[in-house]
Amino acid sequence: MNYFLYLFFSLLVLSNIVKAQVLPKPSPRQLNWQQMETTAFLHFTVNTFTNKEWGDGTESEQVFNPTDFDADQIIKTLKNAGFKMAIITAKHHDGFCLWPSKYTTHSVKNSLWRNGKGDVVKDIADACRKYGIKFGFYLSPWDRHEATYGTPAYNNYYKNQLKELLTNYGEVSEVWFDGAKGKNAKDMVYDFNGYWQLVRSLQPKAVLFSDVGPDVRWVGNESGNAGETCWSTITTAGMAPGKADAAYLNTGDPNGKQWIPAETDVSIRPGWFYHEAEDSNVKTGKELVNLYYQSVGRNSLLLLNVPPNKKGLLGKQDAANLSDFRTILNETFKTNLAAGKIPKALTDEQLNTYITLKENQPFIVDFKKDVSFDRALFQENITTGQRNEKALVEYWNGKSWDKLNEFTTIGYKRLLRFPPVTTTRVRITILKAIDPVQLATVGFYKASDKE
Ligand code: FUL
Repeated sequence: MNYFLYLFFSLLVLSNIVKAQVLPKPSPRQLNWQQMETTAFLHFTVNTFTNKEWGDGTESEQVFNPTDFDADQIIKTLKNAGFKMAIITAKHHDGFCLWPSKYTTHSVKNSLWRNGKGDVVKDIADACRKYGIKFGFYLSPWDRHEATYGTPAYNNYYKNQLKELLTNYGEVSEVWFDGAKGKNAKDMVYDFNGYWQLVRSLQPKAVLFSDVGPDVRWVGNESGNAGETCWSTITTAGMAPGKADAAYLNTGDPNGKQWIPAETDVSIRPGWFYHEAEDSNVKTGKELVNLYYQSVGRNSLLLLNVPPNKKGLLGKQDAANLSDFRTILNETFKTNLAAGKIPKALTDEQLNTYITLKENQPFIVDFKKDVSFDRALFQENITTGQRNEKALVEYWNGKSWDKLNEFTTIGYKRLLRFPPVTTTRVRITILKAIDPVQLATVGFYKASDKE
């Protein structure tokens, strides 16, 4: 072979190997997190009693008085509805602490609730362990009560509180660092790196959420909408919590240098906290299922907020709608019509058993008889990264292939909804990919009538 041609081909081969090696991929803790799919947020504080969304920090501790607080009822309801983790607002922007922190008087210990002897965080953490779901907490960096806020001393205050929460409540699986801050708030230089190091050293299995990770990122809106295209990779350079481009976070970046998947946080009610006036506005099971398609079905994770009411319980309507949500999902995804018709690797629900598809190398699912379906599910083996950029699904109309759907990213999971089709065969073609796609799951389903 001509020397230059040889050099050219060697470089080509080498560049492909190098490219495959540098693809960002999830850490074990990120992988575990993603596979939970549905997790719950519990927004609860003085706001629940003052009917506000953002407290200003001047609230009396005495207003916090849930009459029947029952962590078991809350966590059992979530567990039965298939949620795999609960994240409690240990401290929201108002600065009131749901646990008896040593570092402030502004906490449950000065409330009327259980004569100041209660600890909401402990009860929630214990109930999570009892019902076998994971536990996480939200600790607002922005604090409208604490006097040191705005000075370097506040970073110590925050770290001291983090340490209390990381050492006294058993295993912590997620810590939520909110980037929100009011327009007229005092300037404060947060030591995020210091906060994150503390979590790493005390709870190495916990994922760290902020707008820009380091483990999981914000999806860029609070309406439950991951991008139709959603990469688990972004490049965080130039961004920080509270200072990130929401549109960029929504879609991610195929050239992103870091693996930081998107978390979709959205509330079952219009507000994050409980307000009686919103009792008639609880999202229905069907609406929640739609959020599942828009989050989990677009390579994200659903963090659904279900705020406890003034009694300290999840309301009847909220609980009923959560149960409907899971019933519908279970019904829809009960029978994969492709099972037994394609390699087992594609229906065994394991990410690391897969087939590899190159661009324009069609894969045919032959159902061997007429089947009807209106939902499709795909998963990539993300344990080695995310690759699919564009794919086509066609069905056999008896004479030729008709287009059923064209879509972009897959990642952990891609769900498609389309009008029912009856056919004997489906053809899947990767049209564009960063590298050959490791397809781990292929599913076709008929949606529940309740959807
Ligand atoms: C936002 C906060 O300002 C809201 O009150 C809520 O906690 C939401 C999850 O994050 O940034």
